[in-house]
Amino acid sequence: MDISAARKQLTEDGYCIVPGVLGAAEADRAREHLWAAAAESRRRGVDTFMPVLDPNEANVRVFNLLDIDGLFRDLIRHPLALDLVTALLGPSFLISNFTANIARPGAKSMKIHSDQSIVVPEPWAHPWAINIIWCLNDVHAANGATLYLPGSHRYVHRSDVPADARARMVPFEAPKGSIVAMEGRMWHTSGDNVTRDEDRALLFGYYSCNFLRPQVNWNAALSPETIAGLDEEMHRLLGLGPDANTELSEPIVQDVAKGAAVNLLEQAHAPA
Ligand SMILES: O=C(O)CCC(=O)C(=O)O
Repeated sequence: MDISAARKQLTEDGYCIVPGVLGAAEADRAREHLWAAAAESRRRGVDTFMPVLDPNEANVRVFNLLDIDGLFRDLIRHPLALDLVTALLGPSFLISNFTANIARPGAKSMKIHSDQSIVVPEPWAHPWAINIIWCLNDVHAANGATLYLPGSHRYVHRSDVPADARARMVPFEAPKGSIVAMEGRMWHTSGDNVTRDEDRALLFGYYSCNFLRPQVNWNAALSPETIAGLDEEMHRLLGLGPDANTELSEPIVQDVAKGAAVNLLEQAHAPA
């Protein structure tokens, strides 16, 4: 796969699919770890059925993957994942969340949404978030592939979403071991799993610009033992420690703030 073509497709079309990022054995191993993580989540008292998200228990949700298993701490910082995130958001981003949705036979589609709309109010003029979706099985329409609305990453307002959005959605089909990178503004949903016996296991690594509050407060969600084992890069990517949004780094001023933050800084430092 030509990575520069993937980056270009991501920035233009709002998604790209990169096959073969994990070998078949690695994807199988990750899936085994995922099922163990689901059991561990329940043991910790966090249910894996979320009625607020899914119509029935055939969708198995696993949260706090980063605290549960080091395999997921490696995946979230996979060089290709970070490359695609950087291509879309620039260098100043945080890990916002890392979760799984296993759609088992009988799973039903959730509400349509864009992930950026969940963390920042409209207008959505710029891409400020991205999902890196890890396919731990072959993913296709019948086993519940994520459905997306082509071109919807250009919608700026909720009112831009057409009434027949769901009917116009198409599946992200990809072989086991692929990454699907999806812009935060893309409107999408989970598909129905209409197979008799095929699971669809996906991991969702969610990243957002560092001026947005991540979905998870990692300082609270990660155990002291997990935090103690993290290196400097992971501290930075997770926004750990007492500093939240006190530093405006060079890349933000250059890449994201587009004038507004520079003005704010100038005002803040102007003589009284
Ligand atoms: O499982 C899927 O295909 C989509 C999940 C999703 O969009 C979500 O959980 O927000």
